[in-house]
Amino acid sequence: MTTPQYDDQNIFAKILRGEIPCHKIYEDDKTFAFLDVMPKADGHSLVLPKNPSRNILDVAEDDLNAVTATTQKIAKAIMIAFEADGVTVQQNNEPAGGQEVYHLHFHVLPRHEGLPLRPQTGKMADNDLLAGHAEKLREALKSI
Ligand code: DGP
Repeated sequence: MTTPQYDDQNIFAKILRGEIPCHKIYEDDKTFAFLDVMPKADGHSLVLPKNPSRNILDVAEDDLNAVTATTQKIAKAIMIAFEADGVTVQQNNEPAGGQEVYHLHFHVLPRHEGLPLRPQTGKMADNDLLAGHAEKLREALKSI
């Protein structure tokens, strides 16, 4: 199968262009991180390259390296902000791989001993709750 072309109307492209709001955690020249609006755990974050790429199959190597570095930063911040015991990093590619939004992203999920991830319900989390979680992560990033 050949990978389909990047579609700049995907929801994350709109977030990157500022057309749709998000709870931003971090930004640098190549990457952007914000909270997942349907979190499987409190603090569930997403890390994206700013340059367009559909997923890991078409991303440029320097964008992938930048996203990986930011993913590590966010993972460390999650450990502090959510007093986590561990972190799960997940990255889905194409429908068969579980991808739903077609701009490359890494999920970064706080984990606590014995606590399973929540199932995906399709329900958006409370906006004030997300705002509080984003603030905690931005604060934790100051020490990284
Ligand atoms: P994936 O299945 O790997 O493509 O994950 C897509 C994730 O994106 C999923 O966990 C829900 C999240 N999501 C979908 N729409 C929005 C949105 O409008 N804003 C934010 N912040 N997250 C979204």
